[in-house]
Amino acid sequence: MKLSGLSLLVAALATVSLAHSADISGVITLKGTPPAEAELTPLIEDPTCGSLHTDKPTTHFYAVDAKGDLADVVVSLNVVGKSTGATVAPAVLDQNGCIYLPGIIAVQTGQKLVVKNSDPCIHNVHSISTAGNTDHNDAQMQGGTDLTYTFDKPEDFLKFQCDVHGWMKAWVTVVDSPYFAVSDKNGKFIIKNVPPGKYTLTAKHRKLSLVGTTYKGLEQSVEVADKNVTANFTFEVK
Ligand SMILES: [Cu+2]
Repeated sequence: MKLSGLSLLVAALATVSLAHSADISGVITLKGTPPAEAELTPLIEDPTCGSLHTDKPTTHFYAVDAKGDLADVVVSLNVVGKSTGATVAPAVLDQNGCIYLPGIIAVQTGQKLVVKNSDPCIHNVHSISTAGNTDHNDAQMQGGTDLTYTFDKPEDFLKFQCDVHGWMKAWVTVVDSPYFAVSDKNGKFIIKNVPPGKYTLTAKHRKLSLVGTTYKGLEQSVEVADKNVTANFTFEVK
């Protein structure tokens, strides 16, 4: 009797473990030709910042490769209240060559965002929320201590700017779960270890998704059962 109870337990555990989490991945592409990027003339003409570049830096509003693969798209699931931000590794935003790197970044609510200054000059890190997150405004000297911020509320493309160098901007999306990714230079994204279930997957681009003062992403339904899911998105230049 005892043995058969154990067998039942083993069988039950085996059943539970069948409900695997899985990855959602895909490629983001851009249809059409985006507007040309502009040279960052004030950066190039700035004695210190200009000297940090051998090429002529430009804006990166549409980070698209020759095949039309689109980087810097934030893809996320409609999951809230599941942040693991308090325990995951910090995200890092660097100021390097008087440019924020990366220019588009995503973090979880409560996750540390470490801001570094790799430049031989002062920057002034200024975050401006439109969703009720605390704003920050901190000078950071060359070689200065890293700044560490956290954000409590979900927000699309929270703006970071440098008040010393007007061209310096970064955009930080804050997500209330671990289920998000930012597409890489080949347009690829992967959201790992998603629990089984039905979700809405949303892809937002800082320029292409901006409608008025809010962001309206491309959406599709996805269902995670026991295997990995592919979900591609195509943005269009209007
Ligand atoms: Cu600066």
